[in-house]
Amino acid sequence: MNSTRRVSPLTAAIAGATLLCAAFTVQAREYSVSTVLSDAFPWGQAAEKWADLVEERSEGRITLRVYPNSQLVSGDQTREFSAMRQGLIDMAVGSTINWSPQVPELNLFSLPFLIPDEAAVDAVTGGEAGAQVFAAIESRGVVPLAWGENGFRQLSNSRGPIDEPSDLAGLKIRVVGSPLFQDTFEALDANPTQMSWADAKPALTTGAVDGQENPLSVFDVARIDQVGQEHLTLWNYMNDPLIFAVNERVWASIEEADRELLRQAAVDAGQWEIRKTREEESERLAAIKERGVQVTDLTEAQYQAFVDATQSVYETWVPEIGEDLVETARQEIEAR
Ligand code: X2X
Repeated sequence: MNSTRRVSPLTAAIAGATLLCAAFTVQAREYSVSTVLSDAFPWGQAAEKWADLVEERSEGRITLRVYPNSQLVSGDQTREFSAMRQGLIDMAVGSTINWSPQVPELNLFSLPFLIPDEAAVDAVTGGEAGAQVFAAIESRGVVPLAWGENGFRQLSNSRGPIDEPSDLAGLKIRVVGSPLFQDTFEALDANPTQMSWADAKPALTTGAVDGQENPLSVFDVARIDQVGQEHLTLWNYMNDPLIFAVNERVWASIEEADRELLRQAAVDAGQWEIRKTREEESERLAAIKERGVQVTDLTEAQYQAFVDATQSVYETWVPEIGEDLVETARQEIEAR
């Protein structure tokens, strides 16, 4: 009895091709990466840099597809973290502000005037406080890999120069959808309105709001001055770090060597973007002034008046963030 079945060369070729395909599908993977801002901004460039490094170092096996403008959460940037936790989004380069509704510890960075300069940012993100913040994110189902930077947020408005808290009285200020911002601007007697970035520019254009706060890079690239924001106060009241992160189940599905590849690429892309953001600040400021924006620097006494006026935010928010975490950050800032 002859049990050997004859296989035609065509069948063999098809079987071979199928096997190859299967092997290729196992090998080549694509992940979604969410961002709020596109690659016209340093933030979007950070995500693209990550994708490029991963593409290059994995020799095309791993593709990170960047979806900017919060499109994976229909423009609602404060849902990005939840969507990533649920696995609707694989990865993100996200803002501490936008994720803070789900990770209260991230409000650390939004405490007004806590982190006054770049060295202080680095002391916090690179130190024990940063490690605690990463642990807080990880405990909520998302694996953080590296830091980036949206930048120090400055205040603009269409009404007039602001150099003391009373100048803000009654001004309608667009803030991000994170409750701490409501408290900061209420403490300053302003009239804050929470809205997404997608809604911010139209609201500024129609005059529905008088002002907003964002880093110089955002003000510059989005041409915020063209929608009537002619006054800009440099007050460095908070820095908005970015975090490169991955859904924990996605992370668990990736083999060790590729995890290391992804993590190192995120670290390298983050460092590249932080340096770039900081280096570009002075030319951006010059360009903004060039376009006729009236820029206000604060004297030490003026700055202190804003610090004093926002102390109530600490009473409400330090317990939410965690006394220990805030104390650790303070010590690292002092020791910088
Ligand atoms: O919405 C904003 O202001 C932005 C773009 O800076 C953030 O996503 C935090």
